[in-house]
Amino acid sequence: MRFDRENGVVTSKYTVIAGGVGAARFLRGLAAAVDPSSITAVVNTGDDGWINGLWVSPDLDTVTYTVSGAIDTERGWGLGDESWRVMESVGRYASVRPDGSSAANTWFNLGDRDLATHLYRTARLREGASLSAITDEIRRAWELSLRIVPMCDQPVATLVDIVDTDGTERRVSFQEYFVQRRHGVPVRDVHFDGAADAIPTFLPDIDSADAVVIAPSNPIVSIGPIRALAGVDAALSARRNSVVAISPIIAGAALKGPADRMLIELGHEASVVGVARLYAPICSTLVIDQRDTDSVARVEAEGLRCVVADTIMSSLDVARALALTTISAVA
Ligand code: FO1
Repeated sequence: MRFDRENGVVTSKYTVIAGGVGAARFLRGLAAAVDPSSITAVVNTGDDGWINGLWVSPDLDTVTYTVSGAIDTERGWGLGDESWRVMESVGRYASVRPDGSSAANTWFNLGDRDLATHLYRTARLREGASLSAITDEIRRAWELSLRIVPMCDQPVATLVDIVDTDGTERRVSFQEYFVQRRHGVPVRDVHFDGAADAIPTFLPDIDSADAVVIAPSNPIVSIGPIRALAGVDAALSARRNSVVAISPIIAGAALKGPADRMLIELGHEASVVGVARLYAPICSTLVIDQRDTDSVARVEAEGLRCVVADTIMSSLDVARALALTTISAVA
């Protein structure tokens, strides 16, 4: 808590380590529970990459669109009220594209309205602007008052070693795994290319926060890239007692996406206990869903306090209640 002398108010600061859909829904709940200007969302950029000549930052956009209420709630990504005329037109060129060309990408869907964001980000990157500066411009354009920061301004690419559909082992980009192959192939390993040279933008936001929240995102490919940056785990474990995580695994499964299969394929347990083991060095409290009440003792045996809540954010009210439960767990 920060006591502001001149106008005598107590202000809190919350730093949220975030990936995509689940984190975005949590942030929307938190922004409805506290003053949004007290929130800093630190967002994974390992999913970012060039698509049809544009730099796409999926998790940054999912957070921005969800907190501003513009997200397509069905898909969980992209904008609602969307049309796909450009994608239809791109399809024409796929038939003449030379082998090996990545032009005329027709498997990663960029809606007509969503394209405006990628056009803006790409134009600003070409002018030499940092991803952090551009992200803040986009946040302001959507009239949001929480801070949204990319985990770093240097490119870090999440690469996935898979056993491909033809049986061969192949290293692909995150989107080639997640979207092009619909995460339907087994994962052998994950790498965060560029993480060693990247500079985390947000270590001061970890040190100065009253509470740090690890949002309900994929521990391997959404939270993992952020933890892979220099000094992040050390900064989190230094204040472990006021770091709280929400399990993205409920009753052994992920609500959306491959987190449960990935945990198993990479040798972890796909359960709240498996999540607790991954987070034990950096986090003292794990919020689990009421369906996992019978796992409380096993989570606490890993050295974390356990809080049980409704973690299925089916409405803004549930997300808001979860946010309040989460931050009060380490207040
Ligand atoms: N996910 C899909 O499953 N299919 C898509 O075509 C797709 C397009 C897309 C476009 C913009 C964007 O911001 C996200 C998009 N996503 C799509 C989701 C994206 O792959 C994931 O949100 C993250 O990379 C993982 O959280």
